[in-house]
Amino acid sequence: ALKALIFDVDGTLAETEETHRLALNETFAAFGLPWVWDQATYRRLLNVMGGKERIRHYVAFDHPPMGDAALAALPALHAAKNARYAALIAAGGITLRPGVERLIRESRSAGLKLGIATTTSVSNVEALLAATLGSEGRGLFDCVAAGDQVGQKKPAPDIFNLALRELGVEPDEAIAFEDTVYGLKAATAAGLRSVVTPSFYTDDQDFSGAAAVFDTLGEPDLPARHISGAGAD
Ligand code: XBP
Repeated sequence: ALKALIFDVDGTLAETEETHRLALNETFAAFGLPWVWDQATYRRLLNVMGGKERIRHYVAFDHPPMGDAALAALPALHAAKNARYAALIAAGGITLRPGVERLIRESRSAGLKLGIATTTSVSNVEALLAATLGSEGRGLFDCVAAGDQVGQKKPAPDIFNLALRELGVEPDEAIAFEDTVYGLKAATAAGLRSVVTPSFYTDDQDFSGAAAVFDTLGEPDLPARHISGAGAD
């Protein structure tokens, strides 16, 4: 029987990658690095999962100026980026994708366990849950498996295995919600079925192997004219 839902975060709960990108570019500038990741660059770099891993890959393959200095400062650089990201998220403007909040609340009411399995850091997850679901947001989830809690990031199954252990459920008792081919691979390797909702940066990826692919998990918010507008359309 179905006992748990396990959610990816970036791109699945909310479209957060542009906020990560903005936080990164602001942090590069603050650290004196003459780097700017535009959307095309970021799309390419999203093929490497994990922020620190992505920066290491960029230095190794793009050979940008001041690469060695950036690597020497990598822990501080990434921590500063996450602080900036959390501040941007707390300032508002990011909402959960359509259907996400309803699915979370209704499945919890129905007695399902809820977990998170993400390559991003715990602090980023907590910032997003607080900004979108309020102070009770973190408490809606029975586990948050995140970032460096495992040795290998997605597409390795490690983070999903950790979430399954913490939830105390078997792979065939849970469903994963993902937006990337790497997350889908990770979930599949952990023995999970996956529902995929492609996101801004991933809608050109190959999701064969998913149990289902949907544009969203629910109805987009109705435009105001449909709510207020007698006679509109
Ligand atoms: C997607 C990622 C993350 C974020 C940035 O995570 O690859 O690295 O882009 O986060 P998810 P960090 O598994 O939730 O889709 O800089 O904190 O790594």
